[in-house]
Amino acid sequence: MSSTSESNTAPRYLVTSALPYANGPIHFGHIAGAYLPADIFVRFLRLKKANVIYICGTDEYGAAITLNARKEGISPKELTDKYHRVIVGLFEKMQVEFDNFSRTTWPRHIENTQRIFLDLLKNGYVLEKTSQQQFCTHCNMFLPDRYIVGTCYNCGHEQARGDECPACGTWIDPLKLINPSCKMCGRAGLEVRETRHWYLDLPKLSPKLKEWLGEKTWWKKNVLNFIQNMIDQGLDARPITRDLDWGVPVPLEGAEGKVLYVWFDAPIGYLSSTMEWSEKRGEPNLWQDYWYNSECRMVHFIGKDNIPFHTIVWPGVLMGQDQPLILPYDVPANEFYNLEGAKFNTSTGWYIDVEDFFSKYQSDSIRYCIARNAPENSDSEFAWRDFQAKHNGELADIYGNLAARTFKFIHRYFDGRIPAAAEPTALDRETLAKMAEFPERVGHLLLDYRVREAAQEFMNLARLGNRYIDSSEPWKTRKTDPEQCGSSLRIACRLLAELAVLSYPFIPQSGTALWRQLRLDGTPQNQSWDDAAEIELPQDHPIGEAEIMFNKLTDEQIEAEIEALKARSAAQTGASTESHDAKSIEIPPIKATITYDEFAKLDMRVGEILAGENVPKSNKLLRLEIDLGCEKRQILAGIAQFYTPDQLVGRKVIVLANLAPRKLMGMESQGMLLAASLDSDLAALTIDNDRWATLPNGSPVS
Ligand code: B3M
Ligand code: ZN
Repeated sequence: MSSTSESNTAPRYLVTSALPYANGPIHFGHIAGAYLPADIFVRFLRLKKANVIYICGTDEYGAAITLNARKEGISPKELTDKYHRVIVGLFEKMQVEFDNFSRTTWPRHIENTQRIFLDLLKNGYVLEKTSQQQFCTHCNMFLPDRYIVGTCYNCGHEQARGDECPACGTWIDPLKLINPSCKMCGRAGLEVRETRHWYLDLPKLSPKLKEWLGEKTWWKKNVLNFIQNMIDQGLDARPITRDLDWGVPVPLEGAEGKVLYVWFDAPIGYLSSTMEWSEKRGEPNLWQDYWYNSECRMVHFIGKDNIPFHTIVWPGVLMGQDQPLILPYDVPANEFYNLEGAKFNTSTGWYIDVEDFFSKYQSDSIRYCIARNAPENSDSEFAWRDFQAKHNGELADIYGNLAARTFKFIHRYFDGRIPAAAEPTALDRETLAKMAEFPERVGHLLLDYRVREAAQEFMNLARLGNRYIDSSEPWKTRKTDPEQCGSSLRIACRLLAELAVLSYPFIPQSGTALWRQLRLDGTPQNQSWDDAAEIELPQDHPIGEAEIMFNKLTDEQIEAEIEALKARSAAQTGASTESHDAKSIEIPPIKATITYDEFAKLDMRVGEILAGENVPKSNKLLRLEIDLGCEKRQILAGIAQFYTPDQLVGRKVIVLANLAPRKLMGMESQGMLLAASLDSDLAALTIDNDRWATLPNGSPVS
């Protein structure tokens, strides 16, 4: 994690968020992973007086975009124009503020990408190879792996994709798929044709990459673990060109009809967008102060699915090209953010209509709700009731209430003017001392990308303010000791000024509203974070009217939102709202009845997991060694996306012991681990309660 020892100096930062595909609207899941944490970080750095620019743009190439454009009957350009606008509008609503938001179709981006490709080629990091690929004669194109479907040659599943089989997890060689067909037109009879492609020579870059990654001791553990696994498995050369007509053309003779892979050009978008920013400012070389500056820290905020590209491919590309461009300083990747127990999914109606949302709710409410529950180290989710609880119970009752009670009191009894300071009491001194600790404490958490705790901490400052007023009882001292009463309110106002600054990165509108009610000059954004506890309030300074900052959300309103979500999802998936709970998921019907004798043929046993490891080249399978009491078995279980081997070792599970052995990924699986699963979620059946713990391995289950 980032060291906090430098928190007093102000290094230069180039902060980026993953470039969203201009292929559809983005949702709160994206916001939680890549945008809100970055926006908070940037606003905080500005208050720390760091030199920081925040760079992003839409990612506009790739097969997914051409396919969607086809579906909508428009050109890829029209599609990306449309979604670029939609996405920009959403960021405005969320108050995510970039210094520049570009597009990868910007002409200079195309030049940058081609220049970098040619450098890599000249420097021997790009290889040319001829390969066989599936071609659809009807669509007249080579098919990207994901657009081929067929029968899995490993397990016989009929809906295997050209990249992997969803049933057994095998990485599929698309040329070996049985009865392949084109996913776009649905036609079978694909032709295997020869095609030429260029590959990034990752094996050649790998020693440099390993050395560089070895120094990144401050990176988040989830990121380092992920990379370590990839490197251990060995890096293969990766194709960086595609047979498509939408993308950055491969700048070589004889390469007509080929473009650079979208993941090759997308990160270069960070560089291009910075150039566009400096062009727009009329200082065309300003980007070099960041990209050519080895002291500049480039921080990429991304979701976890983008880790390999940002920590291996992109640094490799940067290392192999000719300009003195900096490498990433940190890649604080986040986990996934779901909606009410299931993934956000536009096609099943399981999403929040953002337009509708912002017509009813404040962006600060959703920013705060996401920040308090950010998917930093594990997946988390948006839930309407949690949103209501955070809005009502924290923003309104703690933050808004502190402001309202303080400002109203001053208006009523002190003519709306900041009262004079008196000799501080013990409570005053203690409160001022605590206030002085907050900038350092919240700042430390933010530098470590611990947004959840940081949000909780700034709210603790508001809690401190409320406790201070409760204990100093100005409604009593007003009569017994008016000077002391005034002094308490003055301290409360100082705390509110501090709160305005410290809360500003998270809830900028509310921070600004506090500032406005205090009638202070400027905005919270041009204050100094480190001095936030010492903001001076002149005596007799008139404050503004107390504003209502947060109206409470009613239970009825929240129930209605949940009902509307369920109803839309049911309408889009054709299911009835009664049939199951909040999820947009089909519960499969009960299968045909069997007799007891048929059931009794299944031999299920209690087994204990002795050891486990990931199966190389499979992102689904774990190889487990399981003790069945009478014997040990090797079982391959498709649960790698849900459990790490560490989480399983020592646990007691249920094994179907008399299932005929099967080969998966060249290894024998001797039985099956039982698990419950639905809609790409899964839980292994474990029996780890007190009673079961004493049951010997091998005990039959019936
Ligand atoms: N557009 C993928 C994504 O949104 C991609 C990110 C590019 S970052 C250079 O998941
Ligand atoms: Zn086709």
